[in-house]
Amino acid sequence: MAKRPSNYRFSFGPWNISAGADPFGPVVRKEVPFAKKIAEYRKLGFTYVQLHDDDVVPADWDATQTARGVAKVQKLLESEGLKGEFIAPRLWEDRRTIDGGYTANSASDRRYAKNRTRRAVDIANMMGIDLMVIWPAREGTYIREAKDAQLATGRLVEAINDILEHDDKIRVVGEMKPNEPMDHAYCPSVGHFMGLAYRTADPTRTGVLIESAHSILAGFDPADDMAYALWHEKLWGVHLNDQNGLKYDQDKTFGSVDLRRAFNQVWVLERGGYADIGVVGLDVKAMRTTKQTDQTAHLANSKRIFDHLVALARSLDEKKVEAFRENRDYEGLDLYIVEHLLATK
Ligand code: GLO
Ligand code: MG
Repeated sequence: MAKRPSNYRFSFGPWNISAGADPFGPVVRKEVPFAKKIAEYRKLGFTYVQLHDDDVVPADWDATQTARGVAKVQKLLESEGLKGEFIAPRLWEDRRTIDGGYTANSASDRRYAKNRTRRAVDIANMMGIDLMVIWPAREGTYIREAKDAQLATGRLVEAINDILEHDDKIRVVGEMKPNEPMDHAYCPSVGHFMGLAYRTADPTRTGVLIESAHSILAGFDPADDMAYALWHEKLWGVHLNDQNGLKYDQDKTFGSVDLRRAFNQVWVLERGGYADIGVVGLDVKAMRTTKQTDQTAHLANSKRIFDHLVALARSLDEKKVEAFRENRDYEGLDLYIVEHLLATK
């Protein structure tokens, strides 16, 4: 375990305690009520809650109902000593976003997406949260000819601007993913979104949230993506998990597929001082075979593996690493890293 206590703050979303349904079969565990999920956080060592707008209040509630509902959830979080990390408008489940929201061909669907997003900003405000995550799930196409990609790029910037202009304190992060549910997503990588970030109405409030599996699905190394964003001072959120090759988005326990790849993410976060910048989010899913009694094991295990890797990053002999680099002895460095990883208990 860590030599000194890990100073990281951890979060997950209520959707990470799931009933196990997949596209081929129904639920296999009982659905857990929201308040019961919230009661699990502290026990697992987590202090921040990731939230979709409709995790807080249903999307069709009016302003009075919304204000009352948000206050109730805020009270619940406070009673558990928890804070909201971010709000993400869950645009992808509504009938009006079947063809995407911000990039839909229909003007009224685009309007719906923007209005719903503004309402999500208002919810964030009511809860004292200053971070909005945009995972543009359905902003893309199944066939290339369906939309005008050039126009779509501009529409994504417009959508971000709309958020920034609606509230002058909110920060927006794009959580980019190359595919699923779309065949091809617009703005499929961290680098793509970074390019747009500099063209928004306020680049200082526009950044990225990097999910390990999304970078892997795009064929990139998540640690390098994180380092890239840290250099830009735009890494304001992470969703750590793991992924077995180029398949569907698996959201496996962090470090459970490729320990070295996970180590490199932690090492980059350590060197970049991420503990003082953002929260370590775990976007992990239990296996479908997991029993009800173990429904949070993947969260506890991911955090535990993260803590082990922090300890390993801190005990790495940086001078030794530098010496290997000086001598261009990457064979030696390779073995040193692998043996360092093997030496843990
Ligand atoms: C799906 C995403 C999703 C988001 C969440 C917050 O692939 O990872 O889980 O992280 O909806 O925007
Ligand atoms: Mg995610």
